Amino acid sequence: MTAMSENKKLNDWINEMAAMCQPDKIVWIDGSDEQRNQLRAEAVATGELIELNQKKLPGCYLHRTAQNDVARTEHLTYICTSKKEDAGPTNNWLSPPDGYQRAAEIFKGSMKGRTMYVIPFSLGPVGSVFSKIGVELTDSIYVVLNMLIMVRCGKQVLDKLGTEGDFTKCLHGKAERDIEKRLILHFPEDNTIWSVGSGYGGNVLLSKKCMALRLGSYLARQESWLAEHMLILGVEHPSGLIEYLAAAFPSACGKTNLAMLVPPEGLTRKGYRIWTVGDDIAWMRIDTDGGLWAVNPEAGFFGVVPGTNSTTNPNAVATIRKNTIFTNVVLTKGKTVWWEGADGDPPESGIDWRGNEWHPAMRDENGKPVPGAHPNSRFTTPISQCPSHTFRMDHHHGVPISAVIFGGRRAHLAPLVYQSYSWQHGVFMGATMASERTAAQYGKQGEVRRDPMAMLPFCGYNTADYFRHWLQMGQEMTRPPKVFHVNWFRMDETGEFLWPGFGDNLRVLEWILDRCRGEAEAVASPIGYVPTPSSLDLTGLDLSGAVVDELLRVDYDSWFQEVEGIKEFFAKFGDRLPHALEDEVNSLHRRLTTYQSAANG
Ligand code: OXD
Ligand code: MN
Repeated sequence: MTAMSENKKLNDWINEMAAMCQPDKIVWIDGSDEQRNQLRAEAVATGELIELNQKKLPGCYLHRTAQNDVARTEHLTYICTSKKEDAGPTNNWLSPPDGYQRAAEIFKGSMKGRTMYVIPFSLGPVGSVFSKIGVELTDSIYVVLNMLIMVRCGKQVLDKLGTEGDFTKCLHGKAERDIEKRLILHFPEDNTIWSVGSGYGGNVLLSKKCMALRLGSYLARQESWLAEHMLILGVEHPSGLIEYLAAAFPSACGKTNLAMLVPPEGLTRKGYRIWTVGDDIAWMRIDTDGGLWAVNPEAGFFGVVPGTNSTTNPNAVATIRKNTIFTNVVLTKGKTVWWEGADGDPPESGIDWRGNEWHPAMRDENGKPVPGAHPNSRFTTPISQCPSHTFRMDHHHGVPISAVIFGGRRAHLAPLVYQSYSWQHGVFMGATMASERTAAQYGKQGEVRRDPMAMLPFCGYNTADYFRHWLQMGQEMTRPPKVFHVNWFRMDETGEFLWPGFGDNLRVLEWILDRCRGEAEAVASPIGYVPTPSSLDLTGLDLSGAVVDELLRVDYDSWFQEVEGIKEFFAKFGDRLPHALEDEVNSLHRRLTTYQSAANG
């Protein structure tokens, strides 16, 4: 190996990891097009990537993961802190010595006959106050090619790191890709991540969930900032004013679609323009103006493919036409790709995500259609290709956040939108978010699970301490963003969604931003400020008054039940739960009782 860096700590660590994994050779990733092309060619030669029709999809490739390796494996994901309480009741825990030892047994000699790639990367604009440097070692070209899209990589990062700089040590090895020998381990006290036995993005692109969220959140608490599972988008008014929102939704609840939304027909007269900053992760700091400013630490989207089409997300469709890696979708005869919910008719036949012959009429033993693409199939694509991408991507200060939005997938409980009474109440709203389990995680689908701030699988320390940190951040800001909760997924009694969603969600964002400027009407309710029906601009939407009322209704009985559910959830955290959150659940209960008795006369 010829080291590309003179950073001793980096070189010593690489040597130590190489001694354990025993790769045949070590290759440094410099970020050049030349090296990328060479790696693509190598991956095509070995079958790791399939080259797609380069006339129709220039720079696009298809990858298939192993069948047992198609989603994040939360039950094999651990936070390894010296004290178990520091990982908290919502994380799996191993002691650091135990974690290192178990993973080392799998890593040992696992790279024999393979190459170890060294990927230096920066989360956030290189050299900005937000930026954190990481180095990922991996034996997977697929990981390298994805990282080259997802984060700022290569020589510029090493130059910034210099001879003395510190970095997050990220080690990934495919090993045998055996679920019995798979571990995703985080050592926040050592600024280290070890992931072994998987080839699925969320487990192996270590910059993403592992570093930007799990280790990121740990560092953020130490350094007084926030690392969040949030999209960021800007809404530009015809006057040129751009206001930015950050929104947390659990995995696969439409963050990517919202981040790239296209204004609906009925609002085009208002001349809004949307700017996409990020679709998954926000790093936010208090700036000298006392407000919260955010960057997207990533440079690419790793988005869920099924359902992506010109109606649900025209900007994504335009983004993924070139330089995109597709994972686990259908390969057509003409070497293009297809997925359930794509534009146009399905191909007559193709090869499915498992690599088998497939045609759209195929049915399983229960008579259900056999999907050609995996429900959690993905695209990896550069943000810079998105027609709505922000022009502030590399600005070192990021963008100022006017509103923080929490959202879940609640079929009955939560109204379309409501605003918190205070920052503390907003933290309570985020802490008690709940949603249904989706295809992005293993487990029973449809089940409701609490997912505080959409960080349940991503908080790198005790979630009770994380709530305390959020409360503390509110104390430190003189101009905190306003906090809201949205629910696009309310259903009628026949199970139909009441709200059209997608582009029409801008109507709700408009109300939110108007509220931030003190301009939209609302009524106080036990759960927060709810819009008056006339304060939402529903021009061009065919919704009856009864449906709008239902969308905005606060059902006291369900909320009394919710209070019980919240208390049960909070009990998990014992004494570590901040008192402020207990106060909030008691206040919610009190308000419900007061409003209900007023309503009953
Ligand atoms: C993701 C996830 O992949 O949240 O973004 O699972
Ligand atoms: Mn996510």
